[in-house]
Parts: sequence; structure tokens; C-alpha cells
Amino acid sequence: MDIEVLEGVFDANEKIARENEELFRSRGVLAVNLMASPGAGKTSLVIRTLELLRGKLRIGVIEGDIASSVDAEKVKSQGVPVVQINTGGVCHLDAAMIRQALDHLDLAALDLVIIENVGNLVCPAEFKLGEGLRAMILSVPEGHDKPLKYPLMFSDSQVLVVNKTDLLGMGDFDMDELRSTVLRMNPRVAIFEVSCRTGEGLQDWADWLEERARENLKGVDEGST
Ligand SMILES: Nc1nc2c(ncn2[C@@H]2O[C@H](COP(=O)(O)OP(=O)(O)O)[C@@H](O)[C@H]2O)c(=O)[nH]1
Ligand SMILES: [Mg+2]
Repeated sequence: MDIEVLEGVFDANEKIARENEELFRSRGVLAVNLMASPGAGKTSLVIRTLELLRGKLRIGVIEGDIASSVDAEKVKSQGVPVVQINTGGVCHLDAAMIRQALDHLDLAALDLVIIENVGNLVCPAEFKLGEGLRAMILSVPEGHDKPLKYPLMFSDSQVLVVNKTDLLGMGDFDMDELRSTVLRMNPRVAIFEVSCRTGEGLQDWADWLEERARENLKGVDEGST
């Protein structure tokens, strides 16, 4: 009985996620589902990315939080369209929440939508939103063993940003160990080592993301000719 209920929830989410995906695709928008635990640096990475891609791509942001609009206010100060979703206690965003948020974003005027998911290493990985790119952050203070404990998000993401590299050497974080564990689980994942505090490594990440968004646009142009 319980199993059927759960399958129903996942099926319903999948259906709306596919609709969202088609909506993003038809407007030539790359949607990025940015996942990580609380405090890993999601909002910091969003803001740094906006700074680096200003004038290059038209970017909108969807901010997911259990409560408050603290992050949305920070992002809004960057002068980009931002929509806040408060999940009211739910530990992840779902496709229906994104569908609603899209009523408040002019997709035709955007190339990239960054979705900051609720801070959590477990639930967000289980709910597709209709994104074209699944991205996650692991920050150095969380430890290099997290892929072993929370395998789904690490094996399902196309890109892993390792943030807070300015704190390397202060604890026992082993970057080589992290890389080999993640690559064993997910051989095609792209890995970037960055510090949102010092700015180190962020240009490579921004260039990579810009290229993904341009490829996405090209795919739409070719599909329409
Ligand atoms: N030392 C250090 N702190 C960082 C870095 N990036 C973010 N932080 C800090 O980590 C805390 C959480 O960052 P935030 O972006 O709000 O994380 P979120 O909860 O994942 O959105 C804040 O105090 C940030 O200033 C970094 O690269 N190095
Ligand atoms: Mg945040």
C-alpha cells in the first residue's frame, strides 16, 4: 500500500518534470538544478556565477527554501529576475513547484535558469524538476567521505563543484580521495575546485557553464531549422 502511494508521487512528479523540460527546451533555456547541503555555498556560487556571466548570458534564478526569502533578496540585488519558492517544511523542490515559479519568469528573455534547491544531500536527488543539468556542490568542511554516504546525488549529477578550497589544509579533506570516489561512481562527472570566498577556480566553472548554455541554444536553433 505504502509502496503504491510512493510510486504515485514519483510518477506524478516525473510527468510534470517532463512538461517543464519541454517548456525550457522550447524556449532555449538551460535549467540547472543546483543541489547541496545547507551552507555548502549554493547562494554564494549563484552570486559569483551571475557576476562572471553578466553580459554573456541572460540568467534568471529560482530560490528554493523551506522558509524565508533571505537568499532571493541577495540574488535580487544582482539585478536579475528571481522567484522565491518556500516549500513550507518540505525538504526538496518538486516539479510542480517549478511549474508554478515559471509563471513568474519570462523564459523567452532568458538563456539560463539556475534553481537553488533546498539545502539537503538526500531528498532533492530523488525529485526531477525538468532540469537540463544536475549540478551539486560539496564543500571542504563537509568531508571527502560524503559520496559514500549520500551516493545518489553524487552519481546522478553531471557536475560537482567542490567549494571552500580556501579551507583545504585546515582539516583532513583529501581531494584525491574525493575525486577517485566520485569518479568511480560517476565516471563522466565534471569536477571543479573553487572558492567562492577568494574567487579561485570560478572562471573555469563559469566558462564551462556558459559553454553548456550555448550548446543548449544551438540545439534549439538546429531543431527549429
Ligand atoms: N571559507 C569559505 N566560506 C564560504 C565559501 N563559500 C561560501 N562560504 C560561506 O559559507 C556560508 C554559507 O554560504 P551560502 O552561500 O549561504 O550557502 P548555501 O546555504 O548552500 O546557500 C556563508 O557564511 C558563506 O559566506 C568559500 O568558498 N569559503
Ligand atoms: Mg542558500
